Amino acid sequence: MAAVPRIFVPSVRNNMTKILKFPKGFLWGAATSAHQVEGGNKNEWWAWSYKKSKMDILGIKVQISKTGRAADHYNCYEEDFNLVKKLNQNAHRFSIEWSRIEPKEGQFNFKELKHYQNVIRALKERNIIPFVTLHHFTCPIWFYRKGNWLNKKSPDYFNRYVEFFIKNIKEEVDFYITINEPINYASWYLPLQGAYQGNKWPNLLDILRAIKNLIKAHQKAYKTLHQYGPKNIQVGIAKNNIFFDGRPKILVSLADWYWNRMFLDKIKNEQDFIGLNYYFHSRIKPGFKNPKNWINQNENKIVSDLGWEIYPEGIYHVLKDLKKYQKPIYITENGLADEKDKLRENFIKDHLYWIHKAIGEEIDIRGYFHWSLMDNYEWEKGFWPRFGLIEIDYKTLERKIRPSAEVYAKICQENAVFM
Ligand code: IFM
Repeated sequence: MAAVPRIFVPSVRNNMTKILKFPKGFLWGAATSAHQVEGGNKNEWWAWSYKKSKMDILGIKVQISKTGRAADHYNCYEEDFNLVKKLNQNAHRFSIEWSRIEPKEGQFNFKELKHYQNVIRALKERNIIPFVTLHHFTCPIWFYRKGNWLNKKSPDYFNRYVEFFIKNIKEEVDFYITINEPINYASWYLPLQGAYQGNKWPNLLDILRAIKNLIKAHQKAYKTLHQYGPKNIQVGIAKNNIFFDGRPKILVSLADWYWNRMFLDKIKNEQDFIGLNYYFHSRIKPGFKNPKNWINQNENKIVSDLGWEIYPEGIYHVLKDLKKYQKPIYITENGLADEKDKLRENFIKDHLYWIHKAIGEEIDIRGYFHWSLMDNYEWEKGFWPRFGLIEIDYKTLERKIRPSAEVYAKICQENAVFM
């Protein structure tokens, strides 16, 4: 571990040991999403994986691989939650697979609903607070065929599923996330889906149309969840915000508005908390070369297995910007692909250092969910990026706790970070 430079945390740079205490009742957990871990889902991603396996999009190599049984979390959730408990986590974020609940338009599957009821119960029996995400990048095939999020009725279709779920789920859940990373989804995954079908890359207007529908979908779902959900229900969004810096300032502000603020501004009266997914720092520096590179002029002193820059200080700046919404904040995702588990321990501690600093500056942060609980299917990149606190052997399905997960377990137990 000593080989990994700790360049982001002043106290560590100065060789001072510090204990950072977190507020009482802070939630500590990890996150997953249905399609990435469950196995056996039949949604639009599953359908594409049977069409073509390789393509080149805007010079980026994309490989859609089959998910197969993935980590088989659908069947192994009890075993996995035993590990969550063993690792001292007191909260857990996971998602409901819409295509299981409504495989055909308007036809709901009570058996699958019961499955998720059991999943929620299994968490509660272990005193683990569930955070339920209703949409995490996947849709039923019928929804995709109707034009996906470009169809102006898409918010109603989504709301019908949400209404069915909240009216019929017999286990009470206090925390709901409607949609995961809507801007990332609309700006990258939806175009990718279109391109994968052999269509042309959508224009900006189409992307904005999808965003508009996602905003409406959230607003409707927010009302529905409050109308039929438990009285303590808290509804939010998981928003992946990026720390933009560089110049010219006008471009930085534009990027910040589009990526970080536009969606949150529109839903400011329809959210009880903000879920923050933090992964990226982006230094903007236009030049004569390819505009695609303008947004990533980072120093990349330390990068993950995916080549993503690790920049913990960025989470502090992003959190400071979220303060203006005056809502409680949960970090709903933060993590890295690190198969050898060389960087993860310091990654977690260094991000927590900056989160703790933000808390000290009166930002109301109430929980941290590491991405991810276990290795999983990283969308167009397939299974090779290893994000898990728990390693999965995809041949045997054996679960192995990575050393960094033990360090995180101590943090969860002590409600404190030892820097
Ligand atoms: O795996 C994804 C997740 O589905 C959404 N947030 C980012 C993660 C890492 O890329």
